Amino acid sequence: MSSNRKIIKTTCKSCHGGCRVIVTVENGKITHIEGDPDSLTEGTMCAKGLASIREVYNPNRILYPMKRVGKRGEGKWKRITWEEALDLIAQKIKEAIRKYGPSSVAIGQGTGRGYNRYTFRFARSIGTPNVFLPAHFCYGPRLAAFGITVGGRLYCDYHGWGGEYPKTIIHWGKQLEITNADGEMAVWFLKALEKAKHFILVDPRATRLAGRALWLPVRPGTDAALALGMMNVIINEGLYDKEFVENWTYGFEKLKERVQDYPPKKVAEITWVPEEKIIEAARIFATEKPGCIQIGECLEAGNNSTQTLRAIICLMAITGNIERPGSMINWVPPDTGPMEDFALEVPAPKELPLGADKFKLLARPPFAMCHVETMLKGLRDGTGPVKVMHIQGSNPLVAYANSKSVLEALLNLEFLSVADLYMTPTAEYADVVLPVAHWLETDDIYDMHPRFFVSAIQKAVEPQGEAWPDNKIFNELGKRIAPQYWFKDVEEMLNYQLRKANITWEEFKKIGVLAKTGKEQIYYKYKTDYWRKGGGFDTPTGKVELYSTIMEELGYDPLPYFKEPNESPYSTPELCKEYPLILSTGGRLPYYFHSQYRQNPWLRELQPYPIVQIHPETAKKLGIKDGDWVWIETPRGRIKQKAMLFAGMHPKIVVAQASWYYPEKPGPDHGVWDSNANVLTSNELPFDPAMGSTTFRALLCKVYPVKEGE
Ligand SMILES: Nc1nc2c(c(=O)[nH]1)N[C@H]1C(S)=C(S)[C@@H](COP(=O)(O)OP(=O)(O)OC[C@H]3O[C@@H](n4cnc5c(=O)[nH]c(N)nc54)[C@H](O)[C@@H]3O)O[C@H]1N2
Ligand SMILES: Nc1nc2c(c(=O)[nH]1)N[C@H]1C(S)=C(S)[C@@H](COP(=O)(O)OP(=O)(O)OC[C@H]3O[C@@H](n4cnc5c(=O)[nH]c(N)nc54)[C@H](O)[C@@H]3O)O[C@H]1N2
Ligand code: SF4
Ligand SMILES: [Mo]
Repeated sequence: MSSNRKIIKTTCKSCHGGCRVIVTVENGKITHIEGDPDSLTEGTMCAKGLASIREVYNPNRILYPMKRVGKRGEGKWKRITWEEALDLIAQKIKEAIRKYGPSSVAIGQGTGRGYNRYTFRFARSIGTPNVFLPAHFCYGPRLAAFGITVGGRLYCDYHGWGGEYPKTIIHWGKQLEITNADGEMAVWFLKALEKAKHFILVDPRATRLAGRALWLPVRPGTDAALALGMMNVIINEGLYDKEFVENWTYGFEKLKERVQDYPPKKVAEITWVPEEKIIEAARIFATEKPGCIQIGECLEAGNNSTQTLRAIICLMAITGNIERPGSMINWVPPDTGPMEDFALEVPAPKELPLGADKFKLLARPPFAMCHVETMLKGLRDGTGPVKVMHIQGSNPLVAYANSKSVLEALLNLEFLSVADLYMTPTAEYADVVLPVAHWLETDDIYDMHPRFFVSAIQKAVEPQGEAWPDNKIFNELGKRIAPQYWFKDVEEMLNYQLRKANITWEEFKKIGVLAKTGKEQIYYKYKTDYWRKGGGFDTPTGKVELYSTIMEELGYDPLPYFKEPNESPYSTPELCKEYPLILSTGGRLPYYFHSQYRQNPWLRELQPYPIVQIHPETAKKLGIKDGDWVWIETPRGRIKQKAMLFAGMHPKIVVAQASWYYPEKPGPDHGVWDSNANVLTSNELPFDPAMGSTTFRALLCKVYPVKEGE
């Protein structure tokens, strides 16, 4: 071995993150990455993680802080120093707070990339309530629905630490085999799947695991009806867990009454799932125990997200699949305690986030968030308070509904700063752009769901150019505005976050991971003093609230119900004449993470173009062949994707990929209007009444061939 060769163990963060990896550095350059076989993810990695070398050394990265010198979006930039950049951003934020109040500053990030707690601490420290994330249609509804119903987030127990593995696994609008690291890891699920007797897949599409499954091909957006129908069968056939229901749930009689509105025959008509399959799935889940349900984001990105999730959680509860080994469990955190305390310890702002007066669950602790569509609308029509925005790792022009209206809103800002690795379409419209370090160039503590471990993200090489890690940017910006909450340097900040575990960052780097696994986990916590003295759940009644007293208090229906999607053959039959197909946008791709990695050559060659799945019968009627470019159109606009004929779904359903732009096309837009599914989605239709969720998965569209020259 040559003397200039180093091996570093760290934590991959090329998606939500969490896989432990071994990195080889030779002569100061990363030459190899592989999974760590002695870790919780057992040496497994995906294409995105393995392609990280090409991210670090990607020639398209932003390398220096830059200031806009031309008009917004003109692409004229001047290199400035970090001092100048941070001073300018801090000055704009302080000025806005002085002139208009703290609510005039919005702090945004994208989906969890391991630094959420810094974003929230930063926003709290400067006093603004307006933190925005894609969370009202992703993960927020999950946290809220579990929080009000059970008292905490439940995860599938794939590990066997309590002596049992799940006998029945349901994947409900979820492709964990691809979307790895979204609360659970693919490898844990796939190993548990080998042991499971039953696998039930609730998905409009026959995904790659359908061959192993009892497949329930649900019509997009009708999952609440399906869950209520399954409960109808379970309750009326007396298959529910009587001991658990009697002792540990609240409101069973009222739920029993409610599910009478959902007999399987009617539910089959609503969901397009054959009646006998609904009954079979219900019987299996109620009798072949333990069982768990892996829920997906499609359940959250709809007009009835809270109640859809509540219906599924009630299904877990009435079958007694909560806190028993092999079922749904709330994990005990590692010795550091919950890392989100780092943000929560800073006092909450006095004002409510935008939209939280209307969507009341969004305002509930621990993290109150602002409703993105409400904030953007206020910016567009000039009625809202926001004037200055700092975005740390999000691409709103791709991520949020009705992209063109998002741009209109951003253009009304007095000042926009964006911290990213690349010049995205969103960054192109900023006033200041900050270069962010890759995770292979970062020291930090990795902490995301599932909450039973934290692990060290350890720098393998120095950052390219002048890039800085996110935690350093927040710390240095924070010091300029609210120094009392920030630290001398990153190391002091990391030591502070590890204090409860009684170790320093230097020691943690060597240990690598702190986790509560095996016998350290506690099952049946409700039978102990864990949540409540004398036993019980962390809810107002101390029980699992089938009937939610919190929803009741907030003025919402305390029981789960089904609501027809905003656009559908049944809710909008007139619209359906012009737009006859049901459109779901956003099934995840193994090679990309949202809009990331189109500039990574190893990943881009695996799938260079966006793909829309169309049923062969439908395609034939429309004159579309496999591989043709087609237009997908809704009342909001139209985009182009390449047709893939796919027979594993109902002929009326079309599934388009989300998050597409073309970094190689000219700026400022980089083709963001060409193929991005959010040109099609609506930012106006009714949102979920409690969380404000936007609809991504159940719309109406028409599809037709792209003509030559278009
Ligand atoms: N590789 C990769 N991994 C990722 C991401 C990524 O972009 N790439 N994104 C991350 C993020 S932020 C998230 S939120 C998660 C999302 O992860 P998942 O929740 O697994 O999301 P998807 O793969 O988009 O969708 C899962 C399935 O839902 C089905 N579906 C669509 N509409 C409906 C419906 O109305 N009902 C039901 N029952 N099923 C429906 C789709 O056909 C699809 O097969 O993935 C995370 N992991
Ligand atoms: N139509 C439709 N729209 C959707 C979805 C859908 O299914 N359908 N899914 C939605 C969901 S669930 C989500 S979560 C959102 C995702 O929304 P976002 O999280 O905003 O996703 P991206 O578009 O990938 O933008 C993230 C940006 O952060 C940068 N970045 C990556 N890592 C880091 C880092 O460590 N630090 C910093 N500072 N920057 C980083 C990337 O380069 C990228 O430009 O999209 C949503 N939009
Ligand atoms: S699943 Fe995520 S954390 Fe694991 S290797 Fe892939 S990108 Fe990295
Ligand atoms: Mo997400």
